[in-house]
Amino acid sequence: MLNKGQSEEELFAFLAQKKSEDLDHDFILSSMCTIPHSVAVRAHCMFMETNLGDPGLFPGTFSLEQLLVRRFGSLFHCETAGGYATSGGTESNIQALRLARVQNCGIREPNVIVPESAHFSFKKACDMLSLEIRPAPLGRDFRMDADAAAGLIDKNTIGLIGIAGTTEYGMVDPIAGLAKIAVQHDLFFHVDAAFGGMVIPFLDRPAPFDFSLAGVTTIAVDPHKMGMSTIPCGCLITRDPHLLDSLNIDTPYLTVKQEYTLAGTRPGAPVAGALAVLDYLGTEGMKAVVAGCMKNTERLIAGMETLGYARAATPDLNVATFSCEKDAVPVPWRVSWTRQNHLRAVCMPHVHAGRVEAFLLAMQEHKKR
Ligand code: 0PR
Repeated sequence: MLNKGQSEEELFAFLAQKKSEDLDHDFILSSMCTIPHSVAVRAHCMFMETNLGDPGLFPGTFSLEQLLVRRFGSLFHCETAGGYATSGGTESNIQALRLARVQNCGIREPNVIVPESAHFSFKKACDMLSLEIRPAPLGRDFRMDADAAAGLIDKNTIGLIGIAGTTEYGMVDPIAGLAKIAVQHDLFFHVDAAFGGMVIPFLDRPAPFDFSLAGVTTIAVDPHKMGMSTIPCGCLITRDPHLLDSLNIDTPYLTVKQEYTLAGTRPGAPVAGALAVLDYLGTEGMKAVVAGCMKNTERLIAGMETLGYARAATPDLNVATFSCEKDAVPVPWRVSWTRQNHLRAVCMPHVHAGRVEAFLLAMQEHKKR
């Protein structure tokens, strides 16, 4: 702690210096976050001091959170769905498994079945909730093998998880098949659509992944990914509008007497940002954004294959993966590497057509050396 405060000028010169050390989004192909939409930034700034952890003080902001949940309920084919805004996919996944745990509190050694492709947040959730994690293998297409998943179910299984838009390969698991299995075994079925939930509904031929399928209990969707909101904003959406009440604990001195959220103090600003983007763009605007991202993904795959880097998968969503040596990618470009060592590039909205061409050119020039 400094003894004497700094001048504003000095302070902001320091902050600007630190900001300039961050990477330029122009070269970031590894991220599932993006530059927030301008309306999200404007809305975020309006709601900076709001705290959804004490909603009675901020009834207007709270009604925006409810509206956001309503928008997702309708997008996911269940107008009466419930839910709330989380800090992102990790919290939504933890809370979904908490719900599954509470509903099956009689089971002493509970397990959950997740695809091998599941995001590492499920490891955190299972660790916190003392759940055995049972990884189900993927097929050759990088999608969860539904029959293999069914084979892992036993009397101690409390939940089944499917991924609609996998982190590494951008695949959508066979959610319809998994939903049937969930119905047959009367299982809690959580769909992690943290990434895909704001892509799949806007595709020309969307694969079913939501509440239109009987058996889907909860869905995680992240506005701070393809929803172009400010960070942090995720949502956990529940088919049963009262499901979250099973997590309620007493909060004696707040404006509300009970709370089911994981976090206490929760920012209203990114929630306003998320709703602003949805209502500004509408379905038509989101379709245009998604179509652009998918087109850029296809162009990236075609361009990389021309350079001799074969695709690892033909993705359902805007995540492209390739067989490629690590030293083939020139500085300052940032890609990521999957657990199977495939180059991974996510064509987020900031990765527009010009940046895809620039990357391909850089890869080509680097190859000549
Ligand atoms: N579920 C899925 C399918 C995800 O892809 C992710 C994050 C999560 C859950 C967890 O979401 P939160 O990180 O919001 O809690 N996927 C990205 C990943 O781990 C997150 C990310 C974003 C990583 C931007 C890096 C980055 O620069 O790759």
